[in-house]
Amino acid sequence: MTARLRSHEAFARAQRLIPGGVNSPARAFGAVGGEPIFFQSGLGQHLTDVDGHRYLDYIGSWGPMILGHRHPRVVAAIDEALSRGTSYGAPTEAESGLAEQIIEAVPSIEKVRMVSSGTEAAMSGVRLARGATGRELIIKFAGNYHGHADSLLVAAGSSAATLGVPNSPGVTAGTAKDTLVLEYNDPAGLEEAFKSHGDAIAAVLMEPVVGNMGLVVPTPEFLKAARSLTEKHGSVLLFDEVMTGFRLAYGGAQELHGVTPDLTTLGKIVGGGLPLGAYGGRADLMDQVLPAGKVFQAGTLSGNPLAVAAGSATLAELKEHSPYADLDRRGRRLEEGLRSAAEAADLPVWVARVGSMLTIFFQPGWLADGASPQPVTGWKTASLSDTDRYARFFWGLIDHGIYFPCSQFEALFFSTRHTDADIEQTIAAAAEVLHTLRPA
Ligand code: KE4
Repeated sequence: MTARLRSHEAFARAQRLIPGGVNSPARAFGAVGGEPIFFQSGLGQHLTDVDGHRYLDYIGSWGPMILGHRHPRVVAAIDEALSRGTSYGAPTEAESGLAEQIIEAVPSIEKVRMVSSGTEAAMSGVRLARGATGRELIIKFAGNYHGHADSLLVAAGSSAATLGVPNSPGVTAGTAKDTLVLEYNDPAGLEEAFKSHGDAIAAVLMEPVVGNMGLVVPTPEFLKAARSLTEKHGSVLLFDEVMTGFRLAYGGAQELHGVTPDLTTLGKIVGGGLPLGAYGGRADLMDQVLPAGKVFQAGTLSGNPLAVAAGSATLAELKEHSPYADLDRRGRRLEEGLRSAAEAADLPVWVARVGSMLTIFFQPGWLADGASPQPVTGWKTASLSDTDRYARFFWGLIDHGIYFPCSQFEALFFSTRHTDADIEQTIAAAAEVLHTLRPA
């Protein structure tokens, strides 16, 4: 067990100052137990904690660091922007440059507005859909996360047909009632919802590949139903590509699926590790955003010069070097390695992957006793995972200097800096840890 005394002290201090000692709950290790690790630096595929331990980083700041930490091109771009200032609260040409890169990368985006986070992007996209359609209801899916806007912090009502209920104190029943929460990959349920509420539905909001319940891939039938039902009923199809944008393909998950949404939200990679989100789509919708139209949305640091520089350099690097085939090859090796290591340890696991996003879902029982891995297709199946087993796996990897997501219900991300040797090291470490999960 590696000593992390400085982390322990840093956490004690932070807890006296910051709720839970963290500025975002995902970092608190609540889902795996123990204390969060405090970090001091990152370089390439590695993070170094405050005790000087180095880790192979499979969180990548929850997605942004597809080029690894401190990529020279991104650092140079930030330095250059910094040499001229940090924030003007006025338009800059660099924002138009990044807008051109986004529009060129994602054909469904004809116009785009920059904000400072994925939450802001989703909140604004929902407001625009409601403002443009004059309707109030939105549909989201269990296990999909779109940031912490009130209307999106909603759990499924008592049955899928009923409207949402708040899933956080502070979210009012009045807000939650306008959000319908359905099961992902359930085209019939979506059809039913449109039958009951069709012409009151402003938007269907979804992760086009889910990262936030662990990785879940949509079926073609589900995607087809979402696109055709929104089309038929005049609702907006809003793809939340905050995680998948520029991650799964340069044009995001919509490029992989060949499905064209009406609006798309972006975040994470588009800011190159600095605070930047965006929402964009059909010009007839986007032109309804103030000051072109009447739908209000604003932000002091929207399109911040440093974040725009980091995002623009990141997108340029991704476009020029197109790492996606390489990331997919390494991802396939990691997926197969984890799957066979779990099998060798008699553990039923479901390994889901798209490109450089992957989740190993731990399931109860033992293969030798007849348990077999069950497909994870939505929250109903993801939520059956053996989270204790995942937590033991997580900590075992930490002791091997490998930093997987600190929750069973998060996807891992690896970067262009992760080498074949890193992947082999990860598989070997996982095999050792998985073996310790066997009953004594
Ligand atoms: P932010 O407001 O955290 O920038 O973006 C919210 C968001 C929106 N949409 C999707 C698909 C997302 O994955 C996110 C944020 N993802 C989480 C990780 N599951 C961020 C980590 C955190 O909350 O600290």
